[in-house]
Amino acid sequence: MIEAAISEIRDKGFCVLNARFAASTIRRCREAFWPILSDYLEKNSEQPNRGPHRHFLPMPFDPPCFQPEFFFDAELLAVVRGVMDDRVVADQWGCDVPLKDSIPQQPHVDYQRPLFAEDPDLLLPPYILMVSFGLLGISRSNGPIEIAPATHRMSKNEAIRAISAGEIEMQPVLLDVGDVLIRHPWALHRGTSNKTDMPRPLVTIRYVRRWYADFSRDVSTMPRYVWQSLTAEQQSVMRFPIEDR
Ligand SMILES: O=C(O)CCC(=O)C(=O)O
Repeated sequence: MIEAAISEIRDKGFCVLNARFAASTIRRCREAFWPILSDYLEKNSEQPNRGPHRHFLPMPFDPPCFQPEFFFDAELLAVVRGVMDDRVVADQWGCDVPLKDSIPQQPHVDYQRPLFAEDPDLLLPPYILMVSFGLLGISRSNGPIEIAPATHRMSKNEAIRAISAGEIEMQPVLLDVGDVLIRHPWALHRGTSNKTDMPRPLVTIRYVRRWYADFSRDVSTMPRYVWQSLTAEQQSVMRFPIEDR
């Protein structure tokens, strides 16, 4: 399974690991997150930050929203480490939420600037991976992420041209509760419309090679008691601000 997932990410730019997390674990996370999301939407519904009726917000580190297995599941980490290296760290933990009346985004990549500005199309081994899972099942009706396969190995302009010309089709990624999507952020992707009344939370952990940092998205602070509850090995995988409270 691990080797197959690694090859799929290398070839196609993404893979789905089915039934990685227990439905009860996701349910506990969702139930704790729902009031936080409602509160956020009450304050920010008029200021969508990812397009019309579409929001990104950092995930809290308070259990049960935060559960160690999301970050340290052995097989998931084996895939992430197999694509990058054994010293990867997690540095983002957030949630994308399209609401009713959200519209399809333009296909885009998840990096703001190339690592080497003088050679923006230089193809490099992966140094960032996004690991995502739904807090609800994600079907065609509630706005699945769509990904254009193998575009992580093309220049951005060529990939955009190939999609516009219909040479590469965007593929919707449908996820049951507990399924996990691992994707290369260079693979062109977009959020689609949520046609239901229920917000669609897709939670994402970003893993990066230890030497990479860009602070491109907001992150929550981790309470010190949560940090102290982690083993030394788990702590070595986490790069988040710690807060005494
Ligand atoms: O939520 C999604 O399905 C994808 C959102 C996305 O790619 C973005 O907002 O940049």
